[in-house]
Amino acid sequence: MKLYSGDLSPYSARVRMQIYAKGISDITLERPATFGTPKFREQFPIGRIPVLDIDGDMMPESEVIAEYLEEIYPTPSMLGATPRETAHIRTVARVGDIYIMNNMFMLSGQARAKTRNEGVVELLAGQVVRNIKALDKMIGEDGFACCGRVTMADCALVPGLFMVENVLPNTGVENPIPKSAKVAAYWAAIQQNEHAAKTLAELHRGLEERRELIRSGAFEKMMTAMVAAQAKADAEA
Ligand SMILES: N[C@@H](CCC(=O)N[C@@H](CS)C(=O)NCC(=O)O)C(=O)O
Repeated sequence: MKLYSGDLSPYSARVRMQIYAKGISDITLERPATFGTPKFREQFPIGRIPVLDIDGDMMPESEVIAEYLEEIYPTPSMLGATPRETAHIRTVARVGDIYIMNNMFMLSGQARAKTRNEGVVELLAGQVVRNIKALDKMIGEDGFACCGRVTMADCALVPGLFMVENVLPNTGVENPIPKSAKVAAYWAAIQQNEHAAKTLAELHRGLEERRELIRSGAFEKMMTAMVAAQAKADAEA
């Protein structure tokens, strides 16, 4: 199998951390050559990574891929020992995905915008700040999100909190993690975990590459060309 992934993609990072923590060695990681082009959207209608390529059968959506991997590689389990524990892990993973990562991903364009749309920042960053406070009431206090070991909740939270710490301040909003004591303690501890550390090193590498592209002006040119190519393909469809 192959995972179409990118260093800076938090959703891809979520699946990569799960692969590392489970010790899966037969999934290769690849950045799709056509990512960001109309051809990519032809191949993958949602047009996003990660995508799991199972001998040509393409599976999108990080959470779906994560659950699939749990089913086909059940050990070590990233789920709970009881149905209730599993439900809790999935709840915290959803906080990482829907309430934190999704808002951060939608917000990331504002971090590099020449003129920020303050309405967009207020709406999305407001959700992130609110949900870090919610997470503070749910998060484990022993260095892991749930159950005292790495679970699917950590895999979703690590890239989400990376985005909050590294991208949110570039939108003019203070990083809320230090103000939530339990989230702050968790964040300091989980970064010492080897699988989280490997995933975070890739995210930082991706962020540095992105910042260099932005500094050189190449990123803006790439984005303009991508938008134009997609508009042309849509008009011709
Ligand atoms: N809900 C999707 C979100 C995936 C997603 O947004 N991926 C981003 C990279 S982190 C992407 O491919 N964006 C390309 C685009 O928006 O065109 C998932 O969980 O996999």
